[in-house]
Amino acid sequence: MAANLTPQYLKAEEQYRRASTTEDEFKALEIMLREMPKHKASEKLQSDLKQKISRAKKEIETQKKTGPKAHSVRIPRHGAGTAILLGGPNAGKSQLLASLTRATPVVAEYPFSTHAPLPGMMPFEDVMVQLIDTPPITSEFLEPYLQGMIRSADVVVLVLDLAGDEGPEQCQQLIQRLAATKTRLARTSTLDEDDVGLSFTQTLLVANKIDAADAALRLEMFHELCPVDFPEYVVSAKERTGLAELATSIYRALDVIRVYTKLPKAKQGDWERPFTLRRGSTLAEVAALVHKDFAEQLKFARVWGSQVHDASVAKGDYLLHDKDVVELHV
Ligand SMILES: Nc1nc2c(ncn2[C@@H]2O[C@H](COP(=O)(O)OP(=O)(O)OP(=O)(O)O)[C@@H](O)[C@H]2O)c(=O)[nH]1
Ligand SMILES: [Mg+2]
Repeated sequence: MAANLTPQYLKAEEQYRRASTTEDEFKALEIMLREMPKHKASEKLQSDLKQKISRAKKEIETQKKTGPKAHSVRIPRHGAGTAILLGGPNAGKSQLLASLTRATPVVAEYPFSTHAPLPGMMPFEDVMVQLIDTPPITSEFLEPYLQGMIRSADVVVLVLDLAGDEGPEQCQQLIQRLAATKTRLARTSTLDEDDVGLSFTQTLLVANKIDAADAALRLEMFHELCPVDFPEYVVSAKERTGLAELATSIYRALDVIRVYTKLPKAKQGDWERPFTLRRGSTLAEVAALVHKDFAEQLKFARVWGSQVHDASVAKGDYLLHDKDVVELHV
């Protein structure tokens, strides 16, 4: 079914996977239906989409009367991308947020100390990445709003507790609890081909508290219990070991590029504040970020970067590279 799908369809599909409100789902589904090639092979998918659209429409109507559902707790996106910290009780999620950002969450010896999601900004080189600390997930306990937040995050940081014997099992239970929903964890972010609505979010496994006695043994136990293929980082959030490598991997997982702008008369680009865009973005997209009218008014740009000669002339469809400097002419 992957044949003949337009870039607009794929973009809408990505938006649908990440939608955390019914309205966002509805908008993305409509584009998907519009962009779907209309032939025999896509009939089933078309009818699936139509059903989902009509369901979303009804839900929006109900929500207008009764107010939004409890699961629509939202934290506005900031920075180059968002990573959500998940884990069993006491795994060290809040300590990890405290060690990687300037946020000051409650870190406590007792479980269930975090009751509400809390964001913080992690500096990485010249950009910021949003991290969100969350209440724990167990086989019995999953805050309903967390699913929407997981779907709209760019990456999940799954925290495994290596200091307690129950750590490996608690981590396994979390993975299983989510696997019983349509919001699941995986090595890479995808939508299921046959079931639009089933979403997989790319996950990094953080084996935390490696400083504790028998930690390495518990990590082995976890591997036997739960053979997942997530990239793995062994850290101590408290003693701050392994965190630089983790921060780099969180940033890389966002799959963004940095683009610097330069004013025509300036000798240099603005190195202070890069724009961050998804890999595969074009010059027109960065122009739109600089000013909402610039995408249409753009005549050309001069580009400096690793893939082009200095001051090359480029048009709106030019594919940007990491660390390009662009001088927009409107
Ligand atoms: N030894 C050790 N202890 C840690 C580490 N990270 C966190 N802790 C301790 O583990 C306990 C729980 O840490 P939190 O960060 O509150 O855990 P949490 O995952 O946020 O817990 P909940 O919010 O209850 O789900 C605290 O006593 C922390 O000091 C670590 O790397 N090593
Ligand atoms: Mg906590």
